Amino acid sequence: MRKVRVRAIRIVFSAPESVDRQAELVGVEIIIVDNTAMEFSTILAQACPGLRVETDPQILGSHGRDWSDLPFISPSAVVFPESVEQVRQLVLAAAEKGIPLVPSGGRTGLSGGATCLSDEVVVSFDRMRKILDYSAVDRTVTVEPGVVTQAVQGFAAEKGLYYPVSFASEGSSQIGGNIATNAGGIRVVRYGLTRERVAGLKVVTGRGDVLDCNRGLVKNASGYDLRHLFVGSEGTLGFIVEATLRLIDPPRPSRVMLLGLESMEDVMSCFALFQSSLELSAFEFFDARSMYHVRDGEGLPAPLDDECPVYVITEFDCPDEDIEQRALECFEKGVDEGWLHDGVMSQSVQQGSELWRYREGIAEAAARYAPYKNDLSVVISRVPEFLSRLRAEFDCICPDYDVLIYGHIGDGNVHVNILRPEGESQADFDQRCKAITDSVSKLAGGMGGSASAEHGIGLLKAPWLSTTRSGPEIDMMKGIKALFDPAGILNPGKLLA
Ligand code: 2HG
Ligand code: ZN
Repeated sequence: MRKVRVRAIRIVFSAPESVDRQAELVGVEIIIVDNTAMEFSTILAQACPGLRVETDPQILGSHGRDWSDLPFISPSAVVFPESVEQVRQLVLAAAEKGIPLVPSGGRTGLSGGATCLSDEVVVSFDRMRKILDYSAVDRTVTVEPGVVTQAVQGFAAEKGLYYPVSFASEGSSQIGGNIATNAGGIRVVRYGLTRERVAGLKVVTGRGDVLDCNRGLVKNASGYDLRHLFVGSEGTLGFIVEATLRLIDPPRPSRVMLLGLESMEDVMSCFALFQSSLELSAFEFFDARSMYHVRDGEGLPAPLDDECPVYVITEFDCPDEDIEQRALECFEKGVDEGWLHDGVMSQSVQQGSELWRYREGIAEAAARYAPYKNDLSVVISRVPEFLSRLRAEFDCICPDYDVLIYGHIGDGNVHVNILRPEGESQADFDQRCKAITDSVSKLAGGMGGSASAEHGIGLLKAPWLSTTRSGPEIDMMKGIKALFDPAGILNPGKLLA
């Protein structure tokens, strides 16, 4: 028999719907500390003088998981390094003793990349939040990994520049996590993903080496660009301890249009015309179910007179009346040609933000139902075919499910949120959703697409990596992992399960 020590028991009750109803027991969470786990924190505390090591149940609870709704498994400790040297020391000690480490940024990921699987030690970058350097000539800012995305955007704005990576969780996500997952968002259609912004990376590998990759250079034709291996590596090769990010000119004044259309083919006609006539900075779509839920969740009025099967939100530079006129001509052409049903255009920054709520509020509105998520991509031109095959599949395997389909159509990224019907148990729902993931991942893979467009593979999508990557590719990835992390201590079980 194995003796364990219980550190905490959390009993969770639902809030009663009214005063005469009783609260119901929702769950019991037992945080167990076994001897090995206690050793982990002691070993690291001894090996890294000055390192903050936390075993407080509340901190274990907050730092041991991300937004992916996976069952909580407590880490044995959370450590908070404050310098590159401390990260190096702790990786060396962990490699020597075989202590698994899970990197933790803002924990806003949706694929379980920052959740714990067993009694790992979480490495939080909350105490590495400094902006280290800025160069007006190079137009770069160098930051520690725990700097929040919005802080980089704000810093750039103070300097009269722009950091264009933007997404709903930018207020809490951290730069290290953005880079480790190659975060995308709503401006990819014009500015690309986080990868495009990374001019230099300092990384501590699983061997304890500190690599200073590319050092902000624009030109560097000196062989393999290791920097790009770490972008999107989900903390499996090394920990990002410093990043140099490229800033750009701020965007010109813009307008936002919300459009109602009949079909995805129409969305493509719209994209082709708008893209060739205007400087787009976003081109997003969502279906009627998404519109229903976002209006319900956010209490929003109907933006158009009629309901439509599909909606587009697009933002484009509009510095003068000529461009405004051109945008209106695009709109009229769409109506004349019969692929555009209705639409509205913002007349102020405030109105633009109000229109964006119809798109940006969808994930939050769906979150009330703890949806099962898929995040898929195909090349842009194949999105209509992909979605019609996906819907045909859903009609077959889950006609009873409420499914929200939305995303970043300007870069071929489709988000699928499936809501659990009231009568179905969580276990049955999870099982059916796994079968759905299997089928949609194969569908995307078969069309040359990806089972994870921007949320990462993490833990949740690891079984489907092979729908997107070939056997030889995965073998190469495993070889690279073994080279950078020979002891296999960096985020084990994620990405390459
Ligand atoms: C978005 O585009 C986010 O709104 C979240 O990437 C998508 O929650 C989702 O499925
Ligand atoms: Zn997205």
